[in-house]
Amino acid sequence: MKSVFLFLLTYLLAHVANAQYPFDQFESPPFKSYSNWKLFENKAENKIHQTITIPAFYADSSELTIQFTSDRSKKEAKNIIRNYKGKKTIQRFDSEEVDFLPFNTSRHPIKVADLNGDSLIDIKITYDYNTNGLSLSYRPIYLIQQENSTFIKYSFDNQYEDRIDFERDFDKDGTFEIQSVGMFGQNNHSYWIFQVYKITPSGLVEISERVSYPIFIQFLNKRNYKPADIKLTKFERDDIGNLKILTDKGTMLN
Ligand SMILES: [Ca+2]
Ligand SMILES: [Ca+2]
Repeated sequence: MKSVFLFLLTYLLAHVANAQYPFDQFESPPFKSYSNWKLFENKAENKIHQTITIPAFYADSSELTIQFTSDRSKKEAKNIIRNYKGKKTIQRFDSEEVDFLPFNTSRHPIKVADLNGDSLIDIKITYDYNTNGLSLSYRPIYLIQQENSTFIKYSFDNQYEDRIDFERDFDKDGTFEIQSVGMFGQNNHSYWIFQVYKITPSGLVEISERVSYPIFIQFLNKRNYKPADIKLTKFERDDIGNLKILTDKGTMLN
């Protein structure tokens, strides 16, 4: 009897420990993390720079340095990302919706892995809005490496309370897809909604339907991982398809 009890207890604990979302069954990218941030504040110019260097990032072993600048010298604050291959500036991005304030940028490490399966290493930056309350917003910023060592940048707003690892190989083709996470209300219930996007040569393309998404997980006062059976009206379907993705090829500087 005791052994049956122990078996049940072990089974239960293992089951609870393994509680996971449906997408956790799929492979996730072999991300390496970097968090050696350096801060430079230029008070005279009213600029704050924060840099991070990833050694041997490129195929030819050059290092990559990414510099985030919050430029408050003009009325319109500017937020700039500059990429350096070795010591050489190769690209800058001038349009991002978030201010690169140091703590909000560096709270999470930079994640590095080949996401789209072209053997060129890509980057995920997590920009934290540091909002208070139940559902935290944050902004994943993906830099997808191109043949000429520059990047295409994709960013959008995501919501979630405690997890941000949402890249998976949903269609098992060896490349990793990206998920958006949002809140969806229906019949006085709240659900997390997960949608799936593929990184293609022509941009981020939603492939939710192809992989039986979106899924809806009801928001409860305890952890919940079980998809709910939600039927969408046409209006709701159109509405959830409207993720605002910022796509930016930047300015080449070489
Ligand atoms: Ca890649
Ligand atoms: Ca895939």
